[in-house]
Amino acid sequence: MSRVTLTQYLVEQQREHGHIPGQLRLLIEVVARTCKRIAISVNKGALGDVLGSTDSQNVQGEVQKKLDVIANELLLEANEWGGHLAAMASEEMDTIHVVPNRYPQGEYLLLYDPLDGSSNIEVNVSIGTIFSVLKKTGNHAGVSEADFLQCGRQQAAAGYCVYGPQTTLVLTVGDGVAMFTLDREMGSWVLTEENVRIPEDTREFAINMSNMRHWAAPMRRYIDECLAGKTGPRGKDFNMRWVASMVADVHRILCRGGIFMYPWDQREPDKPGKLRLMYEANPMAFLVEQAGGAATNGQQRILDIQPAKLHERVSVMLGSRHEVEHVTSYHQGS
Ligand code: AHM
Ligand code: MG
Repeated sequence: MSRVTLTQYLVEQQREHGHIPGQLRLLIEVVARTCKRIAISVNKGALGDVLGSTDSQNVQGEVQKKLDVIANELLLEANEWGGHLAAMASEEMDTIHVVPNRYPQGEYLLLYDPLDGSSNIEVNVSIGTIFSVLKKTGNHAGVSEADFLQCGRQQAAAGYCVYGPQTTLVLTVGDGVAMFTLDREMGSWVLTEENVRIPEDTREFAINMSNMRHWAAPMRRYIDECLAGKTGPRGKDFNMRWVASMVADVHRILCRGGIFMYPWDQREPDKPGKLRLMYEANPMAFLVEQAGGAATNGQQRILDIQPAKLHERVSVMLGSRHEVEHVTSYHQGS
């Protein structure tokens, strides 16, 4: 069997379509290599002293797990020196990290959630790393937070790595979605799925049902109708899954379809949702759209949202196209 590695895939994409400049290729390879290092720490678990919490909180007031901090540091260090980046932003850092003067500045901006699904670390359930790549626009010197505030549709690349029974890297550079599986003996990412497509219809939803009493009426209506099954208005039975790691839930949707939702709820009415636009919703929405699915916040396409701040939150509904359109239609005009 001929095996295509990540490097070969990127080189061939560049040759055929010319949309992966050298700096972007280096960036993707560095992130992918760092995910291998994060995977090693994740796998060590209790033996590597990587479980448990730190004494610190992140900018959103969440207690940081040791692995949140380790993964964040690994990504920072690995991406500083290559000359492909101008700056980075992370769910775990208050402000942007500008590439220090001692290194050449590149033209890309990297955003990431270093360890998604932190609540699952100790219980040995799939977790992951999510990343999004933007290009610095304009010719101004230096870089500031304003450079990051671009709509998701401007992403040059996005992807995630899921640390599960297999370690899988899922990537888009705006020309479909490809999946790579880590070959641990060889230490390389091997292409295992190309042109990933999400079925347009589904009978499987993912949502944290324990929040149901806090949701807005359109969300409750949608789930009530799914639960009513064959004899209800939808005329079919639905199955439910909720891993509580967005990477794992989105990965399942890319593999077999489904809809994932983390809606606004009235516990914190001023927050549009729990998930972060720039580190979670945008990269996942880009991947899902590239695989033929849809992603909205209930009112509009996620990739069209103009961010006002780096750590902005958003309501998320993504996955199989027809199902996302269905739930979105309940929200629109409500
Ligand atoms: P994290 O980035 O701090 O891990 O939080 C995001 C996670 C998502 O991966 C997941 O979908 C969601 O939070 C689960 O939330 P809940 O525990 O409310 O079900
Ligand atoms: Mg997260």
